[in-house]
Amino acid sequence: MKQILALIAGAILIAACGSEEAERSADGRLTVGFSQIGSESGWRTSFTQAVQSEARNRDITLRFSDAQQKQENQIRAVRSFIAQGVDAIIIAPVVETGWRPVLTEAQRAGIPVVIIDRNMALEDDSLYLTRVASDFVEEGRKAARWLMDETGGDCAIVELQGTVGASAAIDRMSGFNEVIADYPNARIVMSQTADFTRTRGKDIMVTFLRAMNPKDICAVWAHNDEMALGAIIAMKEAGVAPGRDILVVSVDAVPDIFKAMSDGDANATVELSPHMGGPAFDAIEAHLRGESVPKLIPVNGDLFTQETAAEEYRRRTSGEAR
Ligand code: GZL
Repeated sequence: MKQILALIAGAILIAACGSEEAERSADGRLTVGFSQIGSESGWRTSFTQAVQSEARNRDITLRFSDAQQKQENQIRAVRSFIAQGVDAIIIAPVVETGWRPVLTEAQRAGIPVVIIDRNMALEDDSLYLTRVASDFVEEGRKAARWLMDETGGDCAIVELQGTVGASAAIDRMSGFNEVIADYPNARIVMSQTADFTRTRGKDIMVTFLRAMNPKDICAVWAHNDEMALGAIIAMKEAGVAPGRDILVVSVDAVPDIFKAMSDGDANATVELSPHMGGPAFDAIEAHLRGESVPKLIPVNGDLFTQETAAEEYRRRTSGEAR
């Protein structure tokens, strides 16, 4: 009798597991784990919302993790997604290095990984399906070209760097420096990380304004709008007119920088589209259909100046801008 009961229990258990597996595949919904860096900037918040909205539009089950800018939290999240048996993983890596072990675990589990936004320094590109991102070097070049045109190439620049080790910071700096190298009278006189945040951008700008006469500073180059907006607060508190006494150029094109530009407090920003979820989900779905996917799916952005700032602010705060 006991043996018969054990057999029946085993059959019920198998049926339950089988039905659960069947249930997920029957409803056909993809389950994707998304390891996001954090919410350190207005751009990142918009990016997160855009990915979540895109997942809802596609009926994709999105498992979301906010790492609060800590790599160990991202690695923990990816391991959790692997344990959950998600269909794919999307990761915006906070820094470039330290990813090979966990990507190898995902590869062994047969789970495709899409790198989105920032980059990883990987020798083995079989560890990820594709990367959806902007060309950060070109963003730095665009910012520098505008500043050199605006100043005739004669400019003492203070630089607010993004997160140390982040590809966005490394590459934007590289592109900017590449362009100003052609202008003998353009030079970066002070440079320090402000970790892509508004608070740190203000703090570091305060130290810059104390370290040298503000009249000797021609421009602030900030690796993102958030830090530029912090620098604007510091300049105003020091009695300096941002956008006029000291030019302000940055990257992201968040609504607040358009407001600052229309108020004359900032001068230029290079757009970084937050709409990278669509291309990422397209690549995952194509891969799962057995189609090949390119290793890089670029998103590009233009440089915006004060001339169109008021209209851009209206478009982007009215929900009109896609
Ligand atoms: C760039 C992205 C940067 C943004 C910042 O793709 O990683 O990180 O420019 C954000 O706003 O902090």
